[in-house]
Amino acid sequence: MKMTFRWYGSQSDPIPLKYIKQIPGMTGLMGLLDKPAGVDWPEEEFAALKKEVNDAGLEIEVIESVNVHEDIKTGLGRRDEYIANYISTIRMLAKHGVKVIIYNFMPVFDWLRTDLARVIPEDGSNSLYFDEKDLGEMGPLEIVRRTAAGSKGFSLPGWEPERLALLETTLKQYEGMTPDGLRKNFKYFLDAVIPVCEEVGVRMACHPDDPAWPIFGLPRITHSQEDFDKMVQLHDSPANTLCLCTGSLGSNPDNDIPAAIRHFGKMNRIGAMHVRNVKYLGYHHFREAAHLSSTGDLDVYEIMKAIYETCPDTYIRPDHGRMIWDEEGRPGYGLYDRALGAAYLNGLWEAIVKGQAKG
Ligand code: DNO
Repeated sequence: MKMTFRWYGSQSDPIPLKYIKQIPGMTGLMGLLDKPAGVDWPEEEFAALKKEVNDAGLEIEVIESVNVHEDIKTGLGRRDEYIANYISTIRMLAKHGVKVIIYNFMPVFDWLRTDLARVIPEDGSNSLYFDEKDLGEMGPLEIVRRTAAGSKGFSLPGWEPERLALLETTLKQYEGMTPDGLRKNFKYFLDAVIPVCEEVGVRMACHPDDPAWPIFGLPRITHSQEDFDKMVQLHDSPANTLCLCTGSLGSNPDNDIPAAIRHFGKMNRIGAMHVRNVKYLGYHHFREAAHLSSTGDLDVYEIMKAIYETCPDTYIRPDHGRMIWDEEGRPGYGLYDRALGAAYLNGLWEAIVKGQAKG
């Protein structure tokens, strides 16, 4: 298991790399360049980012959110041009030592919450929160407005302004699209990019829908073990993997997370993992909890054990943290609670490894 940390780059992330390096056991980043979907990432910019990260004593073997353009998901317009750019980005990243690219195939929205800073009554911290009842009243344009207003001026992954400017047009393009229609476009994309990944030694890792069910009537095809079984079969290759995000898949209590890890881990189809906890508050209603098992509803010990048993070499990162100790950070991506999360996950790992060694 390689412990990493999501970082947004020195222009946009208030957390210095030095602080990340000081978290015990931290090996590297899940980093990104802040580029719109469809763009061929400029090599000089990535090389500069890599140098900065390496100079801080950290690796950058996992890139998160090389976003897939909506034209690829809808099968319209300039999809072949955007796929060509995607392929060129894969080749460039591979040349600079990147091993895994995390992306998603969610129509329009990446992750979605109805409150970015809901106070947790037990301790006065706050975290990301979702209640479908609130969403019903809002509609897509209002949720976008609220999310932007609650982001404290930080750019949020998946909520890039240029993407949202086109929201109404994009929503229309999905009218009438079925899950199978979306899956067909997904296959077209995978058939184009996976052979290149095999050639250059990169694995694509698809992030689940978050929350793990359809929203606003949009087709969604990556929110259960069955969905991902179909996804890996769309183009059967060790380079076609998932980024198993415990909190996204785990937002639906019907998903058995340790079982899903064991299932895809044994198949060698887990390219990376996001590990966090969720507290269920009712039907399609949850908030994000601290990483510690007892503060939420996921068994984080079992999760780490499933990783140890079936995909022990995978990259993981602590995922969304709460805001604690009066930190004013990017929602979900502050320093303190994610650092506590990493320390806890490392502690579980050490106990599992030593426990196994003793039999
Ligand atoms: C949310 C993140 C996602 C993830 C993307 C990958 O906080 O986990 O934005 O990075 O879905 O494309």
